[in-house]
Amino acid sequence: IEQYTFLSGRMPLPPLWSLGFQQCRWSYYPDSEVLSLARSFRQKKIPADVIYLDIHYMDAYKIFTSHPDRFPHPKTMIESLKSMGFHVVTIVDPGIKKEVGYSSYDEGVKNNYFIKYPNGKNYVGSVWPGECHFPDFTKPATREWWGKSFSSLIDPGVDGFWNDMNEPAVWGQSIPDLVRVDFDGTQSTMKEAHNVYGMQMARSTFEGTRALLKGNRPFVLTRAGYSGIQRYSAIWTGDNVPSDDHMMLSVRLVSSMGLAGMAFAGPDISGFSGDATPDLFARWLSLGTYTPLMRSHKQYGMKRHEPWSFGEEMEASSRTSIEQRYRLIPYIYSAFYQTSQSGLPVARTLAIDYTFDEKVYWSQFQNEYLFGDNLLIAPASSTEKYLNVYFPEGSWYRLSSGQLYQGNQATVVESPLDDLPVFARAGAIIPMQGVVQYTSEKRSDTLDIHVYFGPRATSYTYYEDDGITYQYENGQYYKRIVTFEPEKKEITLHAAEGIYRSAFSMIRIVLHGFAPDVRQIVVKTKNLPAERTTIAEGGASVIFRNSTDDIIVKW
Ligand code: NBV
Repeated sequence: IEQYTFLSGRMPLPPLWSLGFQQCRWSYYPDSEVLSLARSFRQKKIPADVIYLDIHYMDAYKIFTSHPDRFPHPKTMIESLKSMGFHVVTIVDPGIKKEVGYSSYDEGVKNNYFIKYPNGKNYVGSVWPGECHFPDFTKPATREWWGKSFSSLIDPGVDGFWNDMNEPAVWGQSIPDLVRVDFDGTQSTMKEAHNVYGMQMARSTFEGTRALLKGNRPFVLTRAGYSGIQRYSAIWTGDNVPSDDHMMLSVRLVSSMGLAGMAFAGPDISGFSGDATPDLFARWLSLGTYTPLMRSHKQYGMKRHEPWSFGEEMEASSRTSIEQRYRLIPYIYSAFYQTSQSGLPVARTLAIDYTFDEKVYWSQFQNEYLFGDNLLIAPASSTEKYLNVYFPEGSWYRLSSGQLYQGNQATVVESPLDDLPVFARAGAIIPMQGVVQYTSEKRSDTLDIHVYFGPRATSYTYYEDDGITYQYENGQYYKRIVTFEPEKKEITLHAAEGIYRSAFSMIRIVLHGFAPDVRQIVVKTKNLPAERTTIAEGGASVIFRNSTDDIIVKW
């Protein structure tokens, strides 16, 4: 994977907010509805970072416009959303409505930005707005023009861009093979360009919005792509249905895409085309916690599928799943950092770490995967209250109970709807934070570093930066190797690299599964004494002030 992503490219660090919970629907409108949705999240204390606007926000489905009655004051609306900690992601499709006077159409015709029939006329296909022309994203000048057009969305405050229909999809047909494209100056046809079309649209969106956002990271989401799409965009897995089969399929699909270098992927949580049962909704959301892209979406005309749409019990369980996502943000962000460096995916099929263990290929265990370095996820369907889980080598602690399972064997575990089987690897080092309502909300003072006892030495790379700009390229990051050495009875936080100051002023080391004779923990560092040492039954934790020097925790 490292070699393949060396060739095809690795994803840059995403904006931190895009790792939070994302709420979508076709479509939330008008503006009052979007604002009341945002308020509901905050009132109900269900964390979320993103609200999407699907096609109804546009004026007659014209790209780069907004509907005059539904969204008369987009900037004011987005400012209110921002004050509540929300980011707005808007959809864009490639089809440009044929309409004289519509600037995107006029500019495209005038400057030859559209794909053409062999006779030189612009190709016409029908999509949402009716008859449309299609930008030639294989042409550098078109990409530049398209990228700049996002100023109409960025000016009022949008910072996420959802590229749909970019296979490209056209009503009732495929764009014919003979349609001409520029192909970066070499001249070709859609026969050759079909598969890269969507990727070039995402590329142009990413490059254009990155320039316009003046130092902030854009978030781009695409439906179509090609080898290397990870350089520009996250990917969702397209229109799925609300069934256990599709939920499980999405797990394997996201793992497969990870193998192909596309680490930032996820399905429409709860299934796009249809109403989910409350149980499926709850299970899928709990799986979403451990999916690189956590985004809930629903087709036009379906029931509401917000976290509170299925009664109080489900609302509580949704909150639990989403809160867990936010607790794990330091771990998830560090996993994305790793992806940006090596291409290793965030959701990893077991075939990556346990290539020569034949059981990981058995179909009954095919849905299991690792989320980041240290968590084993065993997806259960919405009806399975018990699950036969295969534990690869080593041993594994159930996250919810601390129960230890030996590896190299399958064991039946309970999998009730409110407790997805998730396990920490023996030797795991897992950084977590207190719950926040959105990723840029002031974090708790303390970073909890959970260490799960195991017989062998392990190491983990923790990474943090401002989560929003590219200042990490100038050394504004905070990176720290943490090692666990059971024989020396030591956990070491090696001196921090980078000039960014961690958001956490305190660090708590929480020990799991250590021998009950851990009676005393000593923290050694240059000049900061331990603030407090607590020993709880069956485990222990120690809290101390964060510093950038080596910190050694001995027990
Ligand atoms: O924009 C409407 C939908 C969107 O909600 C969905 O996520 C896309 O996959 N879009 C497809 C167009 C629907 C065509 C039937």
